[in-house]
Amino acid sequence: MFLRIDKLQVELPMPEEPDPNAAAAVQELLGGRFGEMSTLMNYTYQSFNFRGRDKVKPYYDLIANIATEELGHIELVAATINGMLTGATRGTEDGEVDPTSLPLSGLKDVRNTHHFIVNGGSALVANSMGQPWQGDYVFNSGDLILDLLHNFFLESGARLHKIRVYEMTDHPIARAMLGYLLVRGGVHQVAYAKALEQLTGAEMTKMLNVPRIPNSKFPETRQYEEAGSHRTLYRFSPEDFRDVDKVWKGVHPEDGQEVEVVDGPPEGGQAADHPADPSEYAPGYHPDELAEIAQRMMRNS
Ligand code: MN3
Repeated sequence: MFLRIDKLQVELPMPEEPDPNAAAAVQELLGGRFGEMSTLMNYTYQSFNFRGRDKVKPYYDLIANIATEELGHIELVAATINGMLTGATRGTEDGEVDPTSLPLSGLKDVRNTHHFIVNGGSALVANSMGQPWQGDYVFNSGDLILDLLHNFFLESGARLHKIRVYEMTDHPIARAMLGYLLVRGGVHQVAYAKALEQLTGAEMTKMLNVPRIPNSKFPETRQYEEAGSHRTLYRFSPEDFRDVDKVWKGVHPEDGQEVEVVDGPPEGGQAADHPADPSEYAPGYHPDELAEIAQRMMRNS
């Protein structure tokens, strides 16, 4: 089962310059084949379907634990997209929408009109071309080594796509999210490499030079590297998945520093709270009425 903490894994700035087209590009990192939906669902189903886990518990623990972190990563990328869409319509402030104007007319030429027609100005479970995320992005052969090799490949591709999106946009929310997720994805890439090295003797970091493009190329990663996040595996459970430290041990291949397991999630940042958007009727046609009903319910409870 899962517990949920109403925080983002890291603090995201929420400046109000919208960029719907850059948000469409960021969708690749959410719902693309190598996006966070894919890392989440690959590790989640691999952990659900894991047979004989007692025999190879450290590897079950690793996959199940990383899956839990990925749930927070889809949350972070969705918050990024929502932040980048906020303010794109007219009438996102508390005031009324000007009845004489077409509040969404400026949006008919954006790359993904589904953001505004279908989703009320928010993130889609889709890639940068608007194609829905698909269950067949999940690879789960039942063969542990094959699945770990796939996961290593998936993290390597995910990193490449993050770097490409980084080079498409300097939007401050996107860059903050990317700084953090480049570091965390790097941890998962190295963790799967370590697992494969233990199980097969093959030196994965020599094969693929992990990570091929170092975090030091991206200034937004610096604060997290300095805090040691690149060599930290968080244990996302009060009691369980304790054997992750059988895999996450030794040194980091890039800087030679000792890696460590931290019990519990990262400190995290404020939960995203995107403003109401009357021109999208979100959260409703008369948001003040909804607020009144909610206040009445809270008074009566
Ligand atoms: Mn991730």
